[in-house]
Amino acid sequence: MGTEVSNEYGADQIQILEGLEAVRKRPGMYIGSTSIRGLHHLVYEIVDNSVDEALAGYCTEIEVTINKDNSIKVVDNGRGIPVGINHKKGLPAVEVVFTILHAGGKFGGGGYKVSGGLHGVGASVVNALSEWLEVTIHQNGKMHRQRYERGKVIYPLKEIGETNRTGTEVIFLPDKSIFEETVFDYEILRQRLREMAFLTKGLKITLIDRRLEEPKIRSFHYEGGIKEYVSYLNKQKDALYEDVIYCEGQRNDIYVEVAMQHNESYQEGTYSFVNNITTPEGGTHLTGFRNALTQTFNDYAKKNKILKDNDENLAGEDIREGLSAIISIKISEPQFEGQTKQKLGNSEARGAVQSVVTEQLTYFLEQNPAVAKTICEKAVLAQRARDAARKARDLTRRKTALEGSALPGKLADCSDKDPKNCEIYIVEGDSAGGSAKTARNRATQAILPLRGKILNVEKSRLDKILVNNEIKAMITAFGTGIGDDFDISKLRYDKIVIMTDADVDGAHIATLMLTFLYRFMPELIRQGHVYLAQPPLYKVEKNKMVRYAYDDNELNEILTEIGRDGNNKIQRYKGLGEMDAEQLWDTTMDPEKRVLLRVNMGETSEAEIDLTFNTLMGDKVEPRREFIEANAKFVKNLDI
Ligand code: TSJ
Repeated sequence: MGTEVSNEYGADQIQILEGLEAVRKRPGMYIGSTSIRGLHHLVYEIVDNSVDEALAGYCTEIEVTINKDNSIKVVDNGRGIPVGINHKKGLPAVEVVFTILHAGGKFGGGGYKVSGGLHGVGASVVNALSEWLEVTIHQNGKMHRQRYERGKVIYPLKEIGETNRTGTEVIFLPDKSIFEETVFDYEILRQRLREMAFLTKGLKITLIDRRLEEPKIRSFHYEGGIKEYVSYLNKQKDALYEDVIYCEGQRNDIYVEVAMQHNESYQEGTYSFVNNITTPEGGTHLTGFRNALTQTFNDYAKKNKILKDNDENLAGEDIREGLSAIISIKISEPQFEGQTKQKLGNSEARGAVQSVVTEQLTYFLEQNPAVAKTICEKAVLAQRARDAARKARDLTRRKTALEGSALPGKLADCSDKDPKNCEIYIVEGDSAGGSAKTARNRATQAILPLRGKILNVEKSRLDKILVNNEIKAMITAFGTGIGDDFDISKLRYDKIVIMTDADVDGAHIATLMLTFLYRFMPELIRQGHVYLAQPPLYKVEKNKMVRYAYDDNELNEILTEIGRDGNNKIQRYKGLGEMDAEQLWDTTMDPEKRVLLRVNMGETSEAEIDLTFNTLMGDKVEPRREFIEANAKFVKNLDI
């Protein structure tokens, strides 16, 4: 056999080059962006192909390596990309995969072609956006290799030796002239690859970081797939019952998998995926799941007299209180809708999920009456709490209608009424609040002091949350409302600045506030309105000079600069309360000098953010300690 390759590049090939040139001209059109996100997208585009091979039943292991030079190697043990000539193009199939836009996937093989991250454009795009890319294929006892530079073939596919395995290996170096950022983030890759492993039961994915002295190696391999994903989501919590409920089935051409388990908390954490891609905005598959859940539990509760004939039905949200769930479907032609194309539109997915879940959940509940009863009883409690919360909310609504939008008594508002110019400092403690009120610029800076620790919303039901004074004060001060009533156009301040002591307690209080904001007003964080103030840790005085240090490194730098001698006076601030108004203004509040950290959600998935908050705020103490140090994950440095 050998390699039948032609060296003559005809009209076809010229067209091909133009195709990949287009990718290089407008990379954003193909991978979303050339930021750190687009950079990582390259890896997913390649790995997706190996995952497809696993879904087709031919690949059990994938290894991803970040090399010292920031090139990426992906190796799988699948069948190997076909090296034979693709007759339509007159080129080896592998060359078609890497040089023709939108090619890839089906070469007459069976199984799903489900790959495709957000944009689903594949290997040729990665090739076009790489300084170089090399593919090596192990197949039929032979190794074949081809190299490309900026998408262009360097040599025709050639046989380079013999082998006793099968599989594909791709190495590529992202083009530094295209990406704003070319250093891979181990954490981002680790989280996404673990997610892919959870979503593909039995597949082992290994990530190796060779940039370190001692390479870092992590493998993800879950025989239980999304069942194990749900256990992982509930690991910081107390599960309400032992089993993870699992439903799996196929309807027409749609493969459906659902895993779920309740925990003692009140938050729902349901994450849905289509072809291994997260759908943060849900869509028809999520609706099908919810319909099935609501209907099946109401039917069960009625049939087993947990609900009487005259009782109101359980609402979906009652049944989903404290539920962790993963919904994962595979569908051959997904339609994504919505502004960000993250919402599944295929109407046939609704029926497929609903049918699979109704059938198998009904069976599960009949087989496990104790579990069924536990869930129904939790839902009934949730229903009562929801009723109480509605009454509390009606009361506050009526109040605001009567009294106008009564701002909280403790709020020292600013005089400027244009939200764009305004900021609000949420300050821990009445005494620091007092200094802040004296220090502030009254025109643009409002101060809301909060007393002590605010309520932990992770551990409270809505009825209790809505009557909490500190929470009510924040909600009325911000003006946006919460939950379904939330309206960002009513936001009264452009910046919400959380100002707490620079110690562990302060970090905990900041976290409580961030948790509240994340659960009830996530748009504020998403749109970058939430900041953490950075009060200094030290004051250094020498003769008449005063300097502030925000961490130990900076203290050392200052001391080196001014000389370490007996004239230095160093004060370590234990809290905001130790600063007078002028110092507080100079160090932490003066927009000309201060440093604010803007809180963002980065590239972290929703599930991981939820877990971080659970860890921070949950009962299990050890993980929380880790968090306070890991806090930086949410926070990006920003000088203002
Ligand atoms: F696409 C790619 F180049 F990015 C890439 C593809 C990268 C990596 C690391 C792996 C792969 C890949 C492709 N792994 N396994 C496959 N399988 C096929 O392309 C293949 C093999 C045989 C048959 C067949 O019908 O015989 C069909 C396919 C799709």
